[in-house]
Amino acid sequence: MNRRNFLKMAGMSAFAFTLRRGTGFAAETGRTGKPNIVLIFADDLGWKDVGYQGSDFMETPNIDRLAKEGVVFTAGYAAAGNCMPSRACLLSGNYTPRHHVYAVGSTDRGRKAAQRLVPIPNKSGLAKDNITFADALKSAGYVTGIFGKWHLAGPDGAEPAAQGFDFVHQSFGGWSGNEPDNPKGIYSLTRAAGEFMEKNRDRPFFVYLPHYAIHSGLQARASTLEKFKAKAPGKQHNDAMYAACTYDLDDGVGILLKKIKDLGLEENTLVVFTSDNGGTQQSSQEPLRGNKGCYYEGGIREPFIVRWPGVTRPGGKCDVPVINVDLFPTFLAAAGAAVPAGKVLDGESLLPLLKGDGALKRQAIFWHFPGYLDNPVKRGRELDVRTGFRTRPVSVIHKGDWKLHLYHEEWQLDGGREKMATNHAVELYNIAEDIGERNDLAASNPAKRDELLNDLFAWIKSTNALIPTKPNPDFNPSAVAHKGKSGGKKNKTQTKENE
Ligand SMILES: [Ca+2]
Repeated sequence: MNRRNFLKMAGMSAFAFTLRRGTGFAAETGRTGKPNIVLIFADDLGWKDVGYQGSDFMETPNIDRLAKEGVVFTAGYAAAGNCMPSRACLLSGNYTPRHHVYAVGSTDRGRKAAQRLVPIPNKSGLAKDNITFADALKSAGYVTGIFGKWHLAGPDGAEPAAQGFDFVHQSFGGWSGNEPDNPKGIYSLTRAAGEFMEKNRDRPFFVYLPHYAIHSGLQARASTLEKFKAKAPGKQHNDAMYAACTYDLDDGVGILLKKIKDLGLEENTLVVFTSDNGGTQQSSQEPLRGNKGCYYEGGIREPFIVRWPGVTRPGGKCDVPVINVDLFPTFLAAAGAAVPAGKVLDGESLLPLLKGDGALKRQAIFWHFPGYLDNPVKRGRELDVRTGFRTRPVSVIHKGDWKLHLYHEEWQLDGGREKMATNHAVELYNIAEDIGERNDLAASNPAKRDELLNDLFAWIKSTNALIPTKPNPDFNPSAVAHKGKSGGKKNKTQTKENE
């Protein structure tokens, strides 16, 4: 038996074992053991930007249909508030403390005089020694392809071919292409992914399709733009180009799903659709607070759909908080593949939730951003909005219904735990009752606050998360001083989209 057949057999036995206690569909549907895996990853598509989430202007009929055919995770999260760190987490299956990719470009962004701490330096890409889900699936006998945005090959990182991808098609050279019938490369990427699936239809494949859409600069087909220009604006959403770009992205999703069906692979293909971070400031995410780049819900909560015929129940909904680092172990479990030797995974396989026959073991999920990000979001933290930041150094835990933000400046410089009642270092929200993070309960529920805070510190310790502690010598207190009643309420100069 050659190596490939051996891997195939090994995978089959493990997979059959995994499913024995489940639905028992394997024999009935003639599965080959390893499902194909397709991950469609949108860029900057917010939780509120899709039809099934109730956008009053945007239309995403194909994503909505996928949501009806699969399981919707209503509390699905990106592992970071913007592109590069979210992708580093997704690919590596690790939270930011383990790979140190925290931001796009730098963690030192925004007015230096308003930064109280020296930020932890950022890595500009995912280092080659990180084992990615593509590496792991390739070892498990999959042929792997990426079609679209990589964004992890800065000086500290590596190209996708060095990170487990057999086939690399980036097609659309970055963000500036201008092909009227191929906005954001949506159609060429989708076509290339389709050809790859067709060519590899007789073997297990992994398609990673990280779209450039809908990230700025927005593009759409002329006919789509006309459609939305002619449409009555919604109360929440009314930007025709934004809606048109989203619609064309959705069209690409539809074409890819049709291709899977036409190839006769629908039954044996696990499809995941999600996005890398929250919607931009062009797209209100209300009732969620904030937008892309921040760690309130608007920056990190995402559309999150998994369809695996025979496993997921059509129309299923799951309210358990899940996060993109869960996809790595989920894919391994679906493939019946072992965790690579020495690999630490921060997420957990979602298979019990997909099958509806179990719960996750973990109690909480986490975020860690030890720097500064300029360009404030809507309804951001008052201090941040007033001083021009999307976020300051923060670590976050989401446990059950509860979410706690720990702001490191106040914790480090204003007395930490001892002064917690007055130093504003900690915010606590009941997400189940207050998804908009309007009512800070840190003072009124000290028991829950301390429980989450202790869990967060335990996680910080277990991941060796680097915490900024050094005061910034260039900090100027007048840069953060209140300047009258209206300070910070408005954000009129905010028009430029940032990474
Ligand atoms: Ca993004």
